[in-house]
Amino acid sequence: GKDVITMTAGKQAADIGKVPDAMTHALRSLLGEERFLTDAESLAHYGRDWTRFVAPAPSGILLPISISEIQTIVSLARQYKVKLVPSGGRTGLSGGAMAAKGELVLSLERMRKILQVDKAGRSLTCEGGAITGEIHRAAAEHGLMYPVDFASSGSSQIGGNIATNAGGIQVIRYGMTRNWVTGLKVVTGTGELLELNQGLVKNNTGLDLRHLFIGSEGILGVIVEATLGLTDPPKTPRVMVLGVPSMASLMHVLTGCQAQLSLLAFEFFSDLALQKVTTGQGIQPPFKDRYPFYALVEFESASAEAETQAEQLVEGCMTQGWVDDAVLSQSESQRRSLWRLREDISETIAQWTPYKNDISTTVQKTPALLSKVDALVARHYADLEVVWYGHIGDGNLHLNILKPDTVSVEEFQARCKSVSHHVFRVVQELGGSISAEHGVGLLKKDFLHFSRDPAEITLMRGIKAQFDPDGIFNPGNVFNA
Ligand code: S2G
Ligand code: ZN
Repeated sequence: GKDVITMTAGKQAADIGKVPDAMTHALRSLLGEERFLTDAESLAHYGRDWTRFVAPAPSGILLPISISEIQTIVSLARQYKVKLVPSGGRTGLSGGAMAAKGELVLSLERMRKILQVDKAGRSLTCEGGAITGEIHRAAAEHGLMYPVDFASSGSSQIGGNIATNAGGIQVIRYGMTRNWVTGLKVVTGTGELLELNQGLVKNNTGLDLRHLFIGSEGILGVIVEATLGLTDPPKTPRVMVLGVPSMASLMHVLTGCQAQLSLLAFEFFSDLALQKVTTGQGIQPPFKDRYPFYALVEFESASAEAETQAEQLVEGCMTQGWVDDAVLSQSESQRRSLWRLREDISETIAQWTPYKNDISTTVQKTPALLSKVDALVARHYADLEVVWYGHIGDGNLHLNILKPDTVSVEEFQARCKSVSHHVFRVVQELGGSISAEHGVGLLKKDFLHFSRDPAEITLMRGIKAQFDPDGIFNPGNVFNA
């Protein structure tokens, strides 16, 4: 909101001085005026991601166009003890690409080329700044698909998707980003360029360092190139939206769908989510009546009997009282418009500065997670608007608390953070994750211990020290080094 931006404007003036003159001169001669930005608008624009609870305060924005420029930037940062925040599409939700303490932003915006598509090898190689949506299009031009997709793929970059191991709406069928990275080129905190796994399908020659970089959130170095696996697009995907009477019924429907359908997605959202999206986006609700929850089920229906099977499944669920109403897409355009009911939630509710819990447990324990957290919501958030949605087929729930206009961002965040302790204790009891897909970043660092034990965090610190011995990359992200 307004208060956050004015605070940064003041703070920025102080921070630009953080970069020693000698380094400023070296950066200007390396990048030129147009690729080393320090104007207030650029600092505010590139210095943040989608997070609204931390103010950006970078010292400058760097826009390299080659790996060697990035290596020079890293060695300058080491020499002058200046910190770097790698930055991609800036769609992150946990402050992972937030430059809050005078760091230099290392933006991959100018390194976005698709370098090659290998049809026989079913793989695509691109620069770290390639837009996820461009990758989808390049794969489709060759009759293939890059199968990781989510609401922000129109502006997110593959480097950020890999650094946060992005999930999204097709994980139940295709898994997370981690499953599709076959090669990575990275520049570490020592300025070295490492080529990890080189796109090989098979390579058992010691520790697979590629997997340390996937999900590293910019604390080990910067991803400058990626090789991704591609797969066949699904055969005639169809979407059903189901009105269901309770959270518990969602899991019964999921079990039935897993058994009977070739599932591509199993998402859910609450009636408040539906109201916000239909009114906010001016799109038709799927039913004339309203239900407490809705399931969005996408499946392959390559044959007539697949469609009959889906209809029989729904009828069976209705007999059991697990489903009250259902609509099945009859065309590709209707399939897409039904998806909007789920995919437009995040963007629609952003106007209420939502406090987000992105939690998960095993699918088997998901009913317990749902009911325990919903009881906490009833106790602690009875006076606030709460939107439930997410990838319930993966055991991943998004709980968004909407900020009332009458409450300041700081006050609202403090209240929600105190409730988070109760939520994360339930997550911990159920062996779940306090951040299923959005990463830890700056926002969830204080809660990391609910999901990772001290021995693991000590090992993570040791690995960070190996890759980034001077601690120049993304200081304070994920844990205090
Ligand atoms: C989703 C997108 C980000 C958000 O829609 O599945 O992961 O706002 C989210 O939670
Ligand atoms: Zn999600």
